[in-house]
Amino acid sequence: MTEPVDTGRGAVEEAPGVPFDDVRLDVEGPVATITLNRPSALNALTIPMKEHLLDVLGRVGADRAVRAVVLTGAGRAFCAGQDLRERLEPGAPPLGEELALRYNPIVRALRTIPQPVIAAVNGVAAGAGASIAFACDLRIAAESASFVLAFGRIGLVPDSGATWTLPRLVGAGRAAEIALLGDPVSAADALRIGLVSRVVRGEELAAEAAAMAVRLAAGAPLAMTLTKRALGATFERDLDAALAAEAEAQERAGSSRDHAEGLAAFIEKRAPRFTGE
Ligand code: T3D
Repeated sequence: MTEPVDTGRGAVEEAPGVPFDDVRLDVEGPVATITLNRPSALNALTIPMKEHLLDVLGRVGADRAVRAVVLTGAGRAFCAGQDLRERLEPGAPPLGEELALRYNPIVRALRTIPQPVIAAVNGVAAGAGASIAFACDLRIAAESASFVLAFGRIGLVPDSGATWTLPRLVGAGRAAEIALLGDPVSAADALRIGLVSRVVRGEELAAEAAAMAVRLAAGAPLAMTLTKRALGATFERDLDAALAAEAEAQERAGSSRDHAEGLAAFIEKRAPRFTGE
C-alpha cells in the first residue's frame, strides 16, 4: 500500500532506526510518534530541526508497518514556529527560500504521506507551528493549548500553508479574524469553531492521541490513504469530480484483499485483520 514519499529530497525507501535529539521518533507497533524536542525554546524550528522533521516524515511515510502518526511537542509548547534568533544570525537564508526549501516540503509531506497524522497539540502552536498543526489530518488539543498566527506581530504573512488550510478548517470569515488580528485561539474556542476535534486534560493528551492512533491503525491502510487523499482534494473538486474520484477510489479499495477480509469478518462476526494488501 505504502508508496515512497516525495519530501522534495528524493524518495525514501525504508525506515531504519532513529536519529535526532531535536526531533524524536518513537515507533510502537503500527503507531509512530514524532516529537518536536527543543522545549527550552518552545520547540521553535531551526534549520537542522526542519531538516530532521522532513527526514523523519520521509522515513515514516515510507514505512509500510506504520499505519498512523502522532505529531506532538516536548514540554509546555507544541511549536513556536520559526526560531527567531536563528533569523538574526548572519547568513540566514531569505524567507522565500527557507519556505521553499524546508517549510513547504514539511507541509507537503504531512499532506501526502499515506498514513493519517494526528497533531497532539500539547501547548501553544504559534506561527509555522500552528501551520504545521493545521496541515495534519486531525487535531486533538490539551486544555492549555492555543493557536497563534503570530506572523503579523513580526510583520510577516501567514505561511507554511496556513492561508490554504485555515479557511478550509474554520471558514473564510473566522480565518480572516485569526490571521489578521493574530489573537490566540484557546483550546476551548478551537473546539467550538472546529479547529480541533477534541480537547482533553493535559495529562490525558498523549494517551488520547495514542488511543486514536491505534484505532486509525486498525483500519484498512489503503482505505485510510484513499480517504485522506479524497478529503484533501475536496475543495478543489465540484460534485461531479468528487463523485468520479470516489468511484475510482472505491474501485481500488474494493479490489483489495482488505475489503475481502472486511466482508469475511462481517459475515463471521469477528474483528477484521487488515494487512494493507
Ligand atoms: O524562515 C522564516 O522565518 C520564514 C518562516 C516563518 C514562519 C514563522 O513561524 S514566523 C513566526 C515565528 N514565531 C513567533 O513569532 C512566535 C514567537 N513566540 C511567541 O510569541 C511566544 O513565545 C509564545 C506566544 C509562543 C509563547 O509565549 P510565552 O510567554 O508562553 O513564552 P516565552 O517566554 O515568550 O518563550 C519561552 C522561551 O522560548 C523564551 O526563551 P528564554 O527567554 O526563556 O530563553 C523565548 O525566547 C523562546 N521562544 C519562544 N518562541 C520562540 C523562542 N525562541 C526563538 N524563536 C521563537 N519563535
